[in-house]
Amino acid sequence: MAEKIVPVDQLVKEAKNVYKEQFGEEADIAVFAPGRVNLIGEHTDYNDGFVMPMALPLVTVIVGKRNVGQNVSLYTTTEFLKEAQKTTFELPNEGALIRAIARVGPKWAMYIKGVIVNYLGSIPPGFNAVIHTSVPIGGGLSSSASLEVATYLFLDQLVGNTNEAISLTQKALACQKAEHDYAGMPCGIMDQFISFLGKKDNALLIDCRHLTSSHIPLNDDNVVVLITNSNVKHELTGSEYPTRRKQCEEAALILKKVSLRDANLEDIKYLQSLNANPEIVTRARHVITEIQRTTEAAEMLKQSNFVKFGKLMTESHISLRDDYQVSCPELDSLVDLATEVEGVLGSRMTGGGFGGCTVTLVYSKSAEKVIQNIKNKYKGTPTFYLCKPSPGASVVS
Ligand code: GAF
Repeated sequence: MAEKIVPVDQLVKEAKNVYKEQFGEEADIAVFAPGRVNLIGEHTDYNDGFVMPMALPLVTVIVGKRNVGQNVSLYTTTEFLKEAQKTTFELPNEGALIRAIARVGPKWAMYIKGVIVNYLGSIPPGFNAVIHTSVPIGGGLSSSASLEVATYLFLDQLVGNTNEAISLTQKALACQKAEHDYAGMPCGIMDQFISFLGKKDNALLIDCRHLTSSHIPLNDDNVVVLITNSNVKHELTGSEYPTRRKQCEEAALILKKVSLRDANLEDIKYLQSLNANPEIVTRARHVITEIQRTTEAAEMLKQSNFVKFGKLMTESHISLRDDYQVSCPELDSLVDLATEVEGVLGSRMTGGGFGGCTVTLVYSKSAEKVIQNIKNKYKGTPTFYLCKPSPGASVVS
C-alpha cells in the first residue's frame, strides 16, 4: 500500500495547534509550498536546458505571526538528529537592507535565513513561526525548496506585500540564491520554480535558459505517478553535484558554447576526436540527450502518448546511470523491479541522485502490483506515494 497523504488543511491545523503550544497565541498567517517530482530532464537545469517536473501533494506548511521585536523564533515539528527543533535569532537592523544573518544554529533554519536575506520585498519585522512538512526530508523531493518557497510566501504575508511587480520567477531566483548562499548547494532553478508555479493536474515544462514555462495536462485516470523512496542517501550527494556542474561547464568551454544547451551529438564526436577526458564526454552526452528526451517527452505528453513518454523516462535513467553516473545500486534496483512488472510505462531516478526516490509511470490498474513486487524483492525499506500533479505555493485562509 502507498502512504496516506495528509491533506494541506489537516497539516495547517496541526501546525496551528503546535504554534499555540509553543508560543501561547494563535497564528494568523498560514502558507504552504509543495515538494516536486521531476518526470524527466535531470541535471539539465544548470545547463540552460529543459526540465519537466510536477508539484506534489506533499508540502511544507508555515504558520506564524508578527511579534513586537526584531527577533525571529522558529520551531520545526521535524526531529533532526543532533539538531535543536527551536531556534531564535535577531534580524540585523542595517537600514534598508538585511545583508547577512549569522550562519550559526540548526541547518534547517539556514534555508529560512537565506530567504530573509534574499527577500525582494520590504524588510520583514520579527516573527514567530512553526514549520510542519509532509515532504520527506532529504529524499530528493525538494524538501529544501519547499521550505524556501513557503518562507518567501510567509514573508510576503508578513509585510503585506501584494506587489505583483515582483514575478514568481524573480521570487524563485531569490530562493535559489538563498540555497546557494546559506545551504552551500549550487542548485539549478527547477525546484524553486515548480514549487511556485505548480498547477493541479499539470506537469510543467520549464525552459531554464529563458525562464519561461508551459503547463501540460497530466490528468488521465488510466495512468498514475508512483514515487518510491529508497530511503537511502549516500554521502556523495554533496560533493558530486558541484563536480558534475563543473564538468558540464568544462565541456561547454572546450566546445566554445555558452552552455551544453547549445551543443549536439556532433559535438560529442568532436570532443572524442580531441581525446577529451572520457568523463567530460559522457557527462556532456547525458545532458545533450536528456534535453532532447525532455522536449520529445513534452510532445508525447501533449498527445497523451504515455507509452513513448514512459520509454523516454527509462532511457533517461539509463543515461543518468551510465553516462552521468549519479544513480546508485538501490535506485537501479527500484527501476529494474518496477520495469519488470507488466503495465509499467517507464521508471527512473528523480532529483540529484545517489539515493532518494524513483518516479514510475504506470497504468493505474497495475500500480499495486508494482508496489508488491518492490516490497517482495527490494533489499531495504521503501516507501511509496501515489501522486497527482498538485497546486503551487499558496496562502491558506
Ligand atoms: C537537485 C537540484 F536542486 C536541481 O536544481 C536539479 O539540478 C536536480 O538536482 C537535478 O536535476 O534537485
